Amino acid sequence: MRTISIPRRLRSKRVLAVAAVGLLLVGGAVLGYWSSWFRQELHAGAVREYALEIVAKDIELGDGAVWHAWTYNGTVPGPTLRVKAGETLRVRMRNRHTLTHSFHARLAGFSFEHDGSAANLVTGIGAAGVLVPGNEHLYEYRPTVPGVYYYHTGFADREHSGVQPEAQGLYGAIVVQDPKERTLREEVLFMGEIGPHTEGAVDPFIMNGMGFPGGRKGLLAVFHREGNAGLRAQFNKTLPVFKAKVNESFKLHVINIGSHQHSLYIPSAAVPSLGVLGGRQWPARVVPLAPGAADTLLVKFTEPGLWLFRCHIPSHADQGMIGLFEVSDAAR
Ligand SMILES: [Cu+2]
Repeated sequence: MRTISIPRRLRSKRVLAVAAVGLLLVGGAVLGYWSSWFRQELHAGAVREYALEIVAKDIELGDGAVWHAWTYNGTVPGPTLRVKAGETLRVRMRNRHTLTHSFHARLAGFSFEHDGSAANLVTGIGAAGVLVPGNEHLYEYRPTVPGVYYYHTGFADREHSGVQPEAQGLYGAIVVQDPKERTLREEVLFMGEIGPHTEGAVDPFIMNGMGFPGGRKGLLAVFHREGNAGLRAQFNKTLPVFKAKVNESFKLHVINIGSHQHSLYIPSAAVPSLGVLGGRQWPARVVPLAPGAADTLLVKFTEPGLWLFRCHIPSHADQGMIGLFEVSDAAR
């Protein structure tokens, strides 16, 4: 049998080349491991602390209607709590409201004493986290999985149903960022229903604490009555408005905090789902949200304009659930 003989000079060159590639691969893996370990260690010691106060707040809903809301720090939703995975999140909460409340985070892996639920009273462990009016407590978490979460009061006063504190406005987002990911602008959109303590003619559906009277149909009524200026006067008052630039990518965290099904439709923009579909688009670009569900969209408009977004359920869009993206040319 014939064998192929390789000259010794070439053989040693081949051995050297294989050894060099092997060294590069091992070196790269070791470097990658240590840089990732170093990044994690860098964030491990960091602590993000937020101060929240539960306070009653009257929110104007247009046409003389008022919502006697319950809020964190005077806004609906409450402040967005941002933390990097591996960092410690601390929330110092004071209850300046007339009812008992607590802080409950939709995170994983926290200790029972920070649950902020009625069960803390049963065991006596973490009972101080159930706040009677005037009390204060420090809650602590160490989230490790990036994504969008939210917080709300985990304790219903005995005179109210379990969902009422959320309906009255006591909720906010927790954004856990991936330390390895480049930082993009992040916006939050809560969809839901309005609480029962209201005055005047109030539509039932709101987004980020705002509801435009009459929704899509109401826009026309205001235009006839007050013109463009009248409509613009409602921006971020009864009508949520997000600003964006053409070709700018930003994250939109959308959360259904209500008791009804909602769905989000944004015209023209690409809206791949990062949270649920791993970067794929929802069929027909409509985001379905069961009660309590959330998703993160990577939004990019390629055309300037004032784009009207809404809940895709027609009766909801006609009863408050509309908003705008004000998209300008990148050059402007
Ligand atoms: Cu809806």
